[in-house]
Formats: sequence, structure tokens, C-alpha cells
Amino acid sequence: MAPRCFSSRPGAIPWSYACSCPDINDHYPGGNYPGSFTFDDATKTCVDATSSPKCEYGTFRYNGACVDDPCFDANYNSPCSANQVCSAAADGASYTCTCRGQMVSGVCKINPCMATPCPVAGSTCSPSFDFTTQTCFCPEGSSDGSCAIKGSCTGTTADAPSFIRPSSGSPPTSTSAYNVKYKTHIFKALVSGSVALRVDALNNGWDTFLFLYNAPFNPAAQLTNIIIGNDDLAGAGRNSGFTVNLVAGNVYVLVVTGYMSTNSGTYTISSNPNASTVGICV
Ligand SMILES: [Ca+2]
Repeated sequence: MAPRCFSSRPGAIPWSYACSCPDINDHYPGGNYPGSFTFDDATKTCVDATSSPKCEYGTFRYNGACVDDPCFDANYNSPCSANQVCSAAADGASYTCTCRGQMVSGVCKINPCMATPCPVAGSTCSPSFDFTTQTCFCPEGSSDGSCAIKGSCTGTTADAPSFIRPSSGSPPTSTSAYNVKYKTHIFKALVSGSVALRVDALNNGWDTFLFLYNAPFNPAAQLTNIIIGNDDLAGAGRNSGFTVNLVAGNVYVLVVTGYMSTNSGTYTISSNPNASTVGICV
């Protein structure tokens, strides 16, 4: 292991830097290394001088000898993947990697709600299915515009991504043959009970399709968490809608899409009770 200054901070003398050594206990078995690494300015190394032999950081004592710390490679990098914690075996012969967050499709990811909590006290956080984004919901009655997505009840699918939409049903049990552009509207219900939801096309009467999911919605697992899907609401032409029982405090995702790939455009969402009462588009 090469000598190394692990972290530096401005020293008392201008243009000077003081070096410090990391704590080995974050990956030492049991988290209780019988020693302490300190920076030796003469040799520019982190050395455990509290006992014999004096092991240089990157090694640690085992049975009276210094053994290589398996949680470092030659460049002091961890052998584990991002967001994983390395734990060394007591004899330095092996190591284990543990995900600090949650495995998503075989990749260790940190819940964004843990990494970046919602900024407003009392708000609730909902991560996306793949842990790449989060949505903050304001405390009921809050008017802080930075807290929640203030989605308009109008939107467009024209510039949206596509997914293989499910078929209609309550709940739908199969996917369709159509790859269709979609837009999501995530909301936390403010009321419990029966709510009528619908979407109406605004331009050229394009053929809409509407789904409701329990959050989170995953376009690659489009039958997971699905509650209901509808093509044409009775009496509403080719517009879509349904009546569902919502539970106050639960987070839902409305997915506006079209019947087939050529069906996209602008739309408006409405509900009864009205959208602001239900918690949609607030
Ligand atoms: Ca339709």
C-alpha cells in the first residue's frame, strides 16, 4: 500500500493542509478495531501506532501480523458496488458487500426519500419505482408551492414516453398489443370513498385511455399495482373514466394514455367530488 493522505483540510498556516485518517471501524468486523489510525507526518502515512506491529492503513492486525484489508484495492477503492458497504473478515481473507439501500433490478440503490428528505416538515415522500425520483406531498392544507408537484389538470401525451398499455378491466389482467404514449399524475387522496375520475381529449377528440394505480407505477411492469383501466366511458364518446373507492392518505397514480400508438394529444382530468377536494392537481 502506498502512503497516502486520505483527507485534507486547510491547516493553521496558509497553504498548508492537515491530513486525517479514516475510521477503519466502518468495515472492520464487529466495528471495534483494537487500535486507532493516525497520520504520521514524517512518513505521510496513516499508521496504527497503538500496538505492535504498527500496521499501515490498508492493512490491519490479525494474530500478531498485519494483513491486507480486503475492503481496499491497490488504489484504496472499495471492491463493492456503489451504495454497498464492505465488511472485512477478521483474518482479512475475504469480504462481504451489503446494500445500504434496496436492490432494484439487481442494482443497489438508495431510496431518494432517505437521501434527500422532503424539505417541508410534515410532508410525505413517495419514491418512484426505480428510486430515481421522488415526489413530496404537502401536509394537508399547506400552500407551500415547493412541497408537492402542483400538477395542472391539463396535460399532453404528445411529447411523452411510451409503454405497452394494459387492457381495460377492474383490475386489468392482461396487456394489449399497443405501445402508446402516456403521462402520469401522482396524487395523495384527501378523501375516502367513491370518486368518479375521467379524462377528456382537448384536441381533435383523440381516443383516450385511462388507468389508476396504487403508487408506485412502473411502465415496465404495467400490471403491478394496477386498480382499474377504461377505454370509453359510457356517454363520453371515446373519452375514458371510472368510479373507484379511494382511501385518504394513500398515494395513487393516474396514467393518461391512448387507445393505440397514433392516439395522443392534450387532455383535461376531472373528478367528482372535484379535483381539489380529492387531492388531484392541487
Ligand atoms: Ca377511448
